[in-house]
Amino acid sequence: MGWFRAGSSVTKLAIRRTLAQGGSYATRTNVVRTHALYFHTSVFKAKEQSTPMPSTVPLSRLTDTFLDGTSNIYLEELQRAWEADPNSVDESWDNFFRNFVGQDATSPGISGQTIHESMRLLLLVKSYQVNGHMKTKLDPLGLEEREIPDNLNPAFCGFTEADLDREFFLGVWRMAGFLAENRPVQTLRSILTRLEQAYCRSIGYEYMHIADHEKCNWLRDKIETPTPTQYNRQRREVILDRLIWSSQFENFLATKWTTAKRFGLEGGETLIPGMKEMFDRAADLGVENIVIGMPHRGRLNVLGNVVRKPLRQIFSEFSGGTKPVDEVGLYTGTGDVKYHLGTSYDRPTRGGKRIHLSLVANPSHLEAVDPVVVGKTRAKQYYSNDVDRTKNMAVLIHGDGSFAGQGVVYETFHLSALPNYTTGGTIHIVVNNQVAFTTDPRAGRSSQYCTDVAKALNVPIFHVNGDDMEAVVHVCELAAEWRQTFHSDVVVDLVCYRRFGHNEIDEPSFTQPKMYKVSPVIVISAFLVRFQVIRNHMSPLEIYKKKLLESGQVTQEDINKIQEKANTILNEEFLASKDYVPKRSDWLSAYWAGFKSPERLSRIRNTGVKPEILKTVGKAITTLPETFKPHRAVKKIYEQRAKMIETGEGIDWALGEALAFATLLVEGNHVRLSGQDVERGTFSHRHAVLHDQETEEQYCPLDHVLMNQDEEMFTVSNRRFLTSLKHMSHGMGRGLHDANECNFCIYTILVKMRNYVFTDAEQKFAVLGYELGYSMENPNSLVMWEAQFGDFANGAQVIFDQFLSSGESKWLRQTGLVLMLPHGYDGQGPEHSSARLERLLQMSDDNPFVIPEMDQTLRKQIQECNWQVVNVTTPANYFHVLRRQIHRGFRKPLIVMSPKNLLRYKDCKSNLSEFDDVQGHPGFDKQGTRFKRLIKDQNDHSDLEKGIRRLVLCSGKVYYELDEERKKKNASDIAICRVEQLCPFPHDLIQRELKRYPNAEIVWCQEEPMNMGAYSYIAPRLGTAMKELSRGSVEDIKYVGRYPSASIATGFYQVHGNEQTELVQKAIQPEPINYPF
Ligand SMILES: Cc1ncc(C[n+]2csc(CCOP(=O)(O)OP(=O)(O)O)c2C)c(N)n1
Repeated sequence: MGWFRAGSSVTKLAIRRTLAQGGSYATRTNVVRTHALYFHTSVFKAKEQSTPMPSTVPLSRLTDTFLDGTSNIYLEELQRAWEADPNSVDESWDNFFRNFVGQDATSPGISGQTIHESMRLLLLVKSYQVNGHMKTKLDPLGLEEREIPDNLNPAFCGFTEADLDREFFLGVWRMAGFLAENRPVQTLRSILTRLEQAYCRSIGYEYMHIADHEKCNWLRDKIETPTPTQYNRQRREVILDRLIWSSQFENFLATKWTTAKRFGLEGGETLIPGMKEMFDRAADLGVENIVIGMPHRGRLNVLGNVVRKPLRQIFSEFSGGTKPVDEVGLYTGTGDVKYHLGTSYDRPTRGGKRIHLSLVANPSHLEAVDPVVVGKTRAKQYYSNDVDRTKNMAVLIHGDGSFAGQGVVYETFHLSALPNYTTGGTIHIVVNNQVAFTTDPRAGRSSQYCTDVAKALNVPIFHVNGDDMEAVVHVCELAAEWRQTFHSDVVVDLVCYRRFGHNEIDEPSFTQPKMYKVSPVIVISAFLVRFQVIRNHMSPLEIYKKKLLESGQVTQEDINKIQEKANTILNEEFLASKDYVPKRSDWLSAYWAGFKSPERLSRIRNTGVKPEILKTVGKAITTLPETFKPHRAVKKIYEQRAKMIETGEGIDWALGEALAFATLLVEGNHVRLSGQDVERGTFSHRHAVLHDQETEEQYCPLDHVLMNQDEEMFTVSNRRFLTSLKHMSHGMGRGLHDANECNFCIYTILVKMRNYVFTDAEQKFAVLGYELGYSMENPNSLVMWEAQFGDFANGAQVIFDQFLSSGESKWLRQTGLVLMLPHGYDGQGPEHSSARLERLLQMSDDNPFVIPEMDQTLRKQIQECNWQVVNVTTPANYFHVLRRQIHRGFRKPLIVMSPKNLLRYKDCKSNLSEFDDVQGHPGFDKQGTRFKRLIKDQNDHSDLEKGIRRLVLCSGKVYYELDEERKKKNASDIAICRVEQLCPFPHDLIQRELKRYPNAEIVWCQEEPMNMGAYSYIAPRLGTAMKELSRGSVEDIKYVGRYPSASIATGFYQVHGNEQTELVQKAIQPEPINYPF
């Protein structure tokens, strides 16, 4: 089985090129032939075949890359200086020249080593560092077909058998490992042995792509130790115990549920002890919380043995599971298959600490959970004030096929070092069983290793033979140490195999006969022996047991004792599983205590804010430091905003939004907005971060809502010098002072707050997943993601489908994530016009033919629905819908079809009085000030308007065009209502309007083509509402909008204009509308 791509190494190519160019290796071209190079078998060629010693050449003519032209000349100059006066150079160079040039013939142990030899020796060491992994025995099945690079052969570097027992001095420069200065002289033989041990046994290290010298040295120090790592008896017993549990767990499931799918770990059982040792080491180094994401393979084993989910619960779920029973209600969601479920537990570590582990629930889409895990980890860091990111860590387990194949892996890697997304390093473990379902790696990827994607970053990759238990433990510990030292990602590639099929009812030999069926033909004493590679292959446990028995450290009795204990517990838990009744609390996390599940009523709250607070925070977010010099246009915008607050009139979209953020902040909530270019805003409307035009310093007014804000608490993306403006912010932060004055006594909470507005990430899939994970950690945060144009959200469709719209139902996990997707027809062509509203509405689960309880005090409609989709038309309503996300006892995703040209539209303004909670103010109705799910006609209509001949229902910015047309045509017998909340459908308010206009023709007007937009969602629900009032049925709904179309919109601006005019005029026309029925 070729799990790699046999290809020539870069080094080999480079050397060939050097040879062809007649460089310093030219002298060897006649004698170094490829077929004579296999010196690494330690069988030397006959003397006459071996490479003659080349004569020394001036340093400046050596052409290896570690000596570029400049350094050669520098070296020669140094050499000349040293020859003239040894004291004229640094001590280390003196040391170098004395040893390497062999001037000091009396130096003990140095057998006249020339500079040239030293260079060749360095080249040899470097070749192992770069290419040693190509020679590593990684495949437990031994089916690998790898071409070993020539440069791992000492003959290639000009050494002969005669050199083997010569002593060499290695290392002078500031290097670690083999090249460290303090290493004693060694024979070439011992250097080679150690190089082979370090780089070519069971672990293949890839780290030479990392540009940071210090990091490489750190690794060399760990890899190139004078002797290989040895575990003592005590450690080995623990490792054995863990491996026994891992193996017996799978065996137990296999015997109890012979035909059930469990995606067993057989062949990769060393994952479990590896993970546990990794976590123990991480805990020793300060990690307290680990968030884990993983696919199906071995998930049950990880749940049971690593996370310590009670075995009885796992077994109960395996037997079909009982639906969770709750003391209060019956809501259980739709559930999910057992190998998708998440959980969290505390577990003790080997070092006597406790570590909290959470395994995040995931859908079937491989790797989609990656960014969710990372986002959740970042949120944990935020809430636990883990500023150096050493207490909370993400661990992602991958399959080899999906790691190489899923783009979101790459996207997630690219979030890893961004200031606003980093978590201080994720540890990736690839369970590389060398097959993806039925696909061989050869057909599944173009790269040598499945992990090559990680090489795009400075990420070390440790390939390890999954049959070598202690090597697995070693790299797992090393990964934890790397992460805690360098706070960056690291990959462990656990090369193993899959003993059975993709799942337990799959036949693997249909597609992988060599692995699973009649495979290599071996000639033994002239007999052909056929054997099944995997079936005859000892399990990792058998291999490890054999090793420990041979070492004499463990006896068969010791092993039996552990095995019996494991079996007894497994059987006891199996018996207990029959009576196991899960509790809701098994699934919910601490921050969410008290939050309501969909069947529990959550009182609807008002979202208006006291006028004095609005004024106070409004002032804080519109005032800039006196010394700050923003762009002229931005300055004007802020002056206008300040005036809006002062006069209380004409508040635009951006200020409405900023007021929502600011008021939520002063109430103690965390606010985080992420997405492309969100700081300024795609449409240059937000200007959340301002840039001083002279100094380039940045200033974020929302960071100054409060007095004396802790500079670390307020972080804004790509603003490295954020705090430098603190000195300018005197007079800012008046919000807190004044808020206190008006009894807003939440000072201590405020000190814990941060405001984030992030702009960096280009990725859609990973960023949305990340924000989703972030939002799920703690409900007291407004987490938002804004697409640049709504259509870009398409790249994150998996998150919409498999997490956002269905996560609560599948996994009982709530999120209040807000998505802002710019949407609307303004002539920007097919893509930028639509956020594909129809798809989002199609995924909404409110029943089109049932009118739910709509009574004000009993209404649970919005709790029972999977998400909310709104198309809001006023800044005040936007303010309230954002605040509503937090001011309720449950969380629900909110999708906002956000505006483009309404951002500056003259009539799209609100007065401050619509934001407050003062009785008699325009925003205030019977219940107080709230988000308006429907905005009734703006003409002062009474409760009964018999004279209205048409009721036009619409949503979004087309309202303003309709209203303008109505004014133009003086069509006062037409009423226009805005459906601000499309999902869940506001049946009560729609019916109120239907009753108000008993004689009106009912029209749905939209800009989108008929097969898009809200029409297909609205029609059956509106029809149901009408039917109940005996106002006809769905066939009585008249449609005004674009005709069905394959493309979202025309690319011709003029055609767009004509279409728009036509539909608006049609909706207001005097004649009845007779379309589509
Ligand atoms: C995005 C995605 N594509 C396809 C599948 C179907 N599928 C499930 S497991 C699997 C094989 C994945 O191979 P690998 O990542 O190597 O993991 P393994 O099953 O070998 O452990 C496939 C293709 C899926 N779940 N998700």
